[in-house]
Amino acid sequence: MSMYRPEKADELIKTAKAMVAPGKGVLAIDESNGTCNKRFEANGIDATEEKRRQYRELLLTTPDLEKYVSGAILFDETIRQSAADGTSFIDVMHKRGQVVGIKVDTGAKPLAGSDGEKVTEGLDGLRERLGEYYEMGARFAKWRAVITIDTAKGLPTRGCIEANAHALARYAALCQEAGLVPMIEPEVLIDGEHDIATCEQVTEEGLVEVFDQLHRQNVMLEGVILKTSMVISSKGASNRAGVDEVADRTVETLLRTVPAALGGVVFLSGGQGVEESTAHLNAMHKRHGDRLPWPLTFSYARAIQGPALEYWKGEPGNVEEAQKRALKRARFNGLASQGEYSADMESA
Ligand code: 5MM
Repeated sequence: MSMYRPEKADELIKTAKAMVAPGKGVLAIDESNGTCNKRFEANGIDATEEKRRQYRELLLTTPDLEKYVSGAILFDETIRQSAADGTSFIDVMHKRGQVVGIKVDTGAKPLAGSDGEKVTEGLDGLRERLGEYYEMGARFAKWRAVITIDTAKGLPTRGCIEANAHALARYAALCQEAGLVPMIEPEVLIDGEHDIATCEQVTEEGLVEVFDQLHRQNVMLEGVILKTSMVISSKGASNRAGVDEVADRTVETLLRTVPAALGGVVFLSGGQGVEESTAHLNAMHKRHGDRLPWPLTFSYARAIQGPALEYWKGEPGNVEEAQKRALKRARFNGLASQGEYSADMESA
């Protein structure tokens, strides 16, 4: 069956459209406690639940953020927390007209039988968890799969690509049954020494498999958001490709692999530089804006939060300036999602 419509099809399509509304993108603040604590420790901030709450409050209450940020992906701990004045974070977001998202995978675990690859877990009991999140007010859910490139070891393997794509499709179908838009995130990691052509080849193979599996599991593409990595040189590559080449190869790869019916495409920043992430998105729109069949925008974590986290340092007196820094990245990425950003704005 290829034209399946879930019961909540209209609601799913409406949610997906709101997530990728013109000039806006989605903020990722769904770090699991382990990842969040690691980032706190690097900035001399105590790794406590209260500090994590304060930090998420700082970001979610940033004045004017809703002009550029349509919604945010939360972690299970965060979706149950509240601002200091007692307003739940869910209400904080709803009052600003933002869509509440939740990370529902339970992490990438070693793939048995593979030399260093991972498969994302979290399908057991997922239907019940999705039901609870929907009742709480969440309207989209994210699942991240990671694909490692290691040419010397022959990675990625077909087994890894297929296992992750299958899990993504199973989770996506469950999300749509529950009325939550799946934000499917197959991330090709930037780590290693491979060149951009290798990244392009792996990204293409991965996306073809993901959309094949989505089709087999009767997932309605109009109610799906793809969160993908860009086609980019690895961190350790000797001749890293420039902004225009990243933009061109990324758009060409997406056009070859992503059906036009999809609700939207958003990018993760994946360890790229903060300004680089904005420049890449902007170049895609400047150079190819008229060829894109789906909205194309951002869903960055580090590339929006980075400057704010570094400034905050866990100090109440730094909150206002840290919020200004988060807003600046959100605004610039909002402009980039329409091809209206320019590097001169950074120093203005
Ligand atoms: C926020 O980080 C998310 C993963 O967290 P865990 O590894 O702790 O589960 C991640 O999925 C994030 O949403 C995306 O990778 C985007 O973040 P970046 O920093 O790549 O833009």
